[in-house]
Amino acid sequence: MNKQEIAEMLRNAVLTQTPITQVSRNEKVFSLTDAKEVQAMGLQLALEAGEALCGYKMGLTSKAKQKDVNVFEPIQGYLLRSFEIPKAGVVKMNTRIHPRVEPEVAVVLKKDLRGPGVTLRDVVNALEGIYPALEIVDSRYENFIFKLEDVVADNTSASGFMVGRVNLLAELNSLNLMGILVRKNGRIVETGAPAAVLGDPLLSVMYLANSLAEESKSIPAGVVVLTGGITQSVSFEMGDRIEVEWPQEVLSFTAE
Ligand code: 0L1
Ligand code: MG
Repeated sequence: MNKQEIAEMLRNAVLTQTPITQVSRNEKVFSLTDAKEVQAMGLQLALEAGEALCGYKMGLTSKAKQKDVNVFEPIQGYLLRSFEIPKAGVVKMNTRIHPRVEPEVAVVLKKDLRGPGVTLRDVVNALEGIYPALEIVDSRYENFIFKLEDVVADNTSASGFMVGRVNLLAELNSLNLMGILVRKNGRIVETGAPAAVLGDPLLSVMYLANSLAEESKSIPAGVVVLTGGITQSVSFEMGDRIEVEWPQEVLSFTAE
C-alpha cells in the first residue's frame, strides 16, 4: 500500500469504527518519516471533509503511558474541533471503537511559539492559561497493539478531549504536585500528578514547539495543546461515568 492508501484506511477505520491490523505488520518498510507523512495526509483528508484543526497534542510523555502501550518515546499529533467534548458532557460510544480516558494538562498560549531553540522560559513567557483537561484515546488498531510508527500514523490515537474552565496559571509554582484522581462509576481507578509528564508538562510544550519547527510550523496563539497523559489510560463502556478530579475542578462525562 502507498502512504495515501494507508491514510485513507486509517480514516475509514475512524468513520466505520472498525479496527485494523497495525500497519507495520503488513508493510515491509514503514519508517517514522513515512508515519509522519501518513499522519499529515490524514489531517489533509479530515480538512477536505470539512473538519477544522484546533490544536496539538503530545503523547507518551509519562512513564505510566509509555508502559501502558509499550512504546517508549514521546509522540505528537493534532486535535480537530470535532474532538471537543462539552463539559459535563456525553461521550458517544457509537463513533468510537474501544475508547480510553486519561487526565492531562492543557495549555493555551497568548503568542505563537516558533522553534528551533524554544526554551522553558520562552514557554512560561508565552502562557495564556493552563487548564485541567482529559483526553479520549481510541486506537484504530486491533486491541490497542501498535509500534511507534503505527501510532504516529494513527494521529497518536487522538479521538476526543475536554478542557476545564479554571485557569491554573496563578498556581504555576504548585502545578507539578497537584493531586489528580480518576474515578470510574465513583471508584478511584488512577491517581497522579502533572510532574509525571516529563517532570514538568511545560517541557512537553517546549518539545512540541521545537519538533514542529522541523516542519517549519509553530504553535499558534490560542490553540489547545494537550501535554500528555498523566496516568495510565482507563477504558470505559456504555453507561460508565468518568470523573477526573483536580483540587480546583472536576471534569466528567457519561459514555452513551
Ligand atoms: O498520551 C497519549 O495521548 C498517547 C496516545 C497513544 C497511545 C495510546 O493510544 O494510548
Ligand atoms: Mg494523551
